[in-house]
Amino acid sequence: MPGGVNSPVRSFRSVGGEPFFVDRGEGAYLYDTEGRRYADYVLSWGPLILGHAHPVVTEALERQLGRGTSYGAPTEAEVELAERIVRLVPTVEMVRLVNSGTEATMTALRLARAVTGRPLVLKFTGCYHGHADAFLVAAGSGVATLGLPDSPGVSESVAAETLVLPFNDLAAVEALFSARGDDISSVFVEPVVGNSGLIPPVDGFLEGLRTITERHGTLLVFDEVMTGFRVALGGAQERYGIEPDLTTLGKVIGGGLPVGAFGGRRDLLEEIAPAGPVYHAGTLSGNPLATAAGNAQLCYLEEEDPFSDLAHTAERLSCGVVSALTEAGIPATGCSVGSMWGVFFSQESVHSFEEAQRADLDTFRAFHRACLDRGVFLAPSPFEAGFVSTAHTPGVIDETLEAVQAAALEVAAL
Ligand code: KE4
Repeated sequence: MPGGVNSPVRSFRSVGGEPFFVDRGEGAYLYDTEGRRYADYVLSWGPLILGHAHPVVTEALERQLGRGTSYGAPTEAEVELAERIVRLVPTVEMVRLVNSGTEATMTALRLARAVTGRPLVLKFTGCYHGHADAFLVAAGSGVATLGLPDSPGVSESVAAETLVLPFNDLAAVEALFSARGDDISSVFVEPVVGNSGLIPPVDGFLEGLRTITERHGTLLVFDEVMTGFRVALGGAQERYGIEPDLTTLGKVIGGGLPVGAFGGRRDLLEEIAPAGPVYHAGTLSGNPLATAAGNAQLCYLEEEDPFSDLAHTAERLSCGVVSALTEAGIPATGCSVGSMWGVFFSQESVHSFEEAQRADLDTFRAFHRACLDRGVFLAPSPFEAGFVSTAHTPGVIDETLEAVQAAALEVAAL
């Protein structure tokens, strides 16, 4: 396997050293093949909001297993999951289930281009929308630029249709739209950025995107693959009261099984095959195992509503990590949004990817290793968000903050 992994960030390339290999997960913990235990704040990059192997999920899978793993034909479970998403995500009137966040965003882009007849898409630096060609584009400096591919194999012609701006820079969005608004099919945004570290929207940014896109007939697409069912039951669109035209989802809605989804205004989704001409298909879309796990996890969230506890846990953790670092003399800032949290090794708070890149990445690497040595598994990249789950009890957080304090002192002494 290239790099020994099936997804680059797992390789520990950006933090150094070799990744541990997992034997099993239980609640808030991962256990590696040498018997070491780690408090897990990656949680499979977001999906495991109930922690590892929660009985509601594993029992739902066990009930399904004996009935088969895939049919390639309609089932009640996929209707149930679709209805649950429509009920819980404020602007989703109709939804298509797919197999990953990448598939969700790339199909949402195809739909946006089809219904608007426009070629261009605007994204923001530091936002990650999966690995479809159109989204593998990095900007130049702070002004809109025709994207330059940041992966070989992404052709210039594809990258040329992707515009990129710094997140939280509404003036730049205004300027771009006055110049090119009528050619822009859609704006894709992580309403709370989780792929640059954690960067919340500044006041007025999301509202401004909605106003500008409405004025120009451009679709606003909230990529809630990470924020969906994490920053609130109804995602960022519920938390911030913004109504995007389309929403992409993933991670939590699959309970750890491969599920993505795109949904939104019924008039748009009815353009998707076979209802309409915009093609999408998938052998395993809405498969019975994934929908069993997704339904079980979302049903638990809907019935138990653990969101205020999760938010309190994430806030306690991010504040605790920042205090441990600053008390050890290491500049740090941090925040949490719902059950997502993040820390930057920087004196100043961070509002864009460009600012995040100025943080002290070497100290982050040393801290990551020192935490790992003490049984705390943080995302092995400075440009990722942290997560918590219902399994992260106050006792788990106490234990983690103790380890973090010792790690911070070790790093400060380097
Ligand atoms: P997947 O294709 O990985 O299921 O989803 C792509 C995607 C789309 N949109 C957002 C906002 C995302 O965060 C992601 C995937 N997130 C990364 C972690 N930041 C997945 C981890 C990985 O690539 O291994």
